[in-house]
Amino acid sequence: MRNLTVLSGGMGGARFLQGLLHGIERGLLPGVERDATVTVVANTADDLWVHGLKVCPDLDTVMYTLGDGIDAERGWGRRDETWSVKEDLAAYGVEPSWFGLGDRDIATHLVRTQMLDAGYALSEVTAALCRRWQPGVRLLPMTDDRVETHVAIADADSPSGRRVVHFQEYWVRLRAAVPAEAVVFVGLDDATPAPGVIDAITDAELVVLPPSNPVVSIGTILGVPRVREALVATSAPVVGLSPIVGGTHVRGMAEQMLNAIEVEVSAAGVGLHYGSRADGGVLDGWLVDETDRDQVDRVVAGGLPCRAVPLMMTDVGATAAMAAAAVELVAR
Ligand code: FO1
Repeated sequence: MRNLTVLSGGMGGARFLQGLLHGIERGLLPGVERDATVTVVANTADDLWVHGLKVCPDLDTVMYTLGDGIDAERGWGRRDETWSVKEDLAAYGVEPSWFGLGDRDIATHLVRTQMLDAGYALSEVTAALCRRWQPGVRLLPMTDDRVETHVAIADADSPSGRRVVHFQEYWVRLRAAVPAEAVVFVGLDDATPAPGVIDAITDAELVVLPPSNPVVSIGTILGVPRVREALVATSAPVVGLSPIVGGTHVRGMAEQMLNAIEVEVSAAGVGLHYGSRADGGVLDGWLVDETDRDQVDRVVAGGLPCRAVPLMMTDVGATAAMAAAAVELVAR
């Protein structure tokens, strides 16, 4: 195999990609050539406009992580960052003060915003930014159209008893500390797959769904019209890795998001939610963590090949082993 495609969100997807590339370069993945190419289709529904700048968290997290510019402790934004602009915006009392843009990170958003203003598509902007960062993958936004995830939360002061906030406000300002009553993907139904996205799925020899958020990262990519059909149609095996271990997410807010769409918060629940391709779903195989070994039979009974392996991405070696297990599970 020399042509892989990964559907990715932010932190979880980026960490998985680090291990996948590590494994490919060292020939650790059975049947995958050391010079195999990886195309990443990244979620853009976390994107937001802030201080007049277009911020694309998942694209940037993948680009910075694989380009070695990421702040590894935060998991987002730049290493060696300073926050002078953020401090002075706060001195002006400008909102949102809860969403921090580092000085170096702002350069990325300035380049992106001015290229968008000049009429370039997000996919062209992303390719231009990657010429500097050299992430070692082809990084594609899922769509060039504006899509935003918004979250409905309880609000006693509102006549409907609810109000809607941008996903970033739910996650960053509210820390996902209140239940998400509904998740709304503004613009998703009218979005067009970005150039190369459908081909990246239909031409792939393997498609991977890494342990990204199944609702607001993978779910949004699957929601772009024609993407799900491409996954069902591709001759490539499609394999996924559970983001839920021991009944909750490892990081982030997958639990709150799964509750909002009433999907069981378990490794089996997510795998069966994606579904086996034989039953109209998108997967040919599903990996769960060893903690969830007792759920393997239920997934298999749902028509989906399944194995329990260590799924904690503690370092690139562990993650490469996960990628190897994913390849082996669906190898023909
Ligand atoms: N996450 C935070 O918890 N606090 C922030 O102030 C923050 C700013 C930020 C700026 C740029 C960017 O690309 C990401 C940023 N994030 C921040 C992380 C962001 O919420 C996540 O990367 C994803 O959107 C969720 O997966």
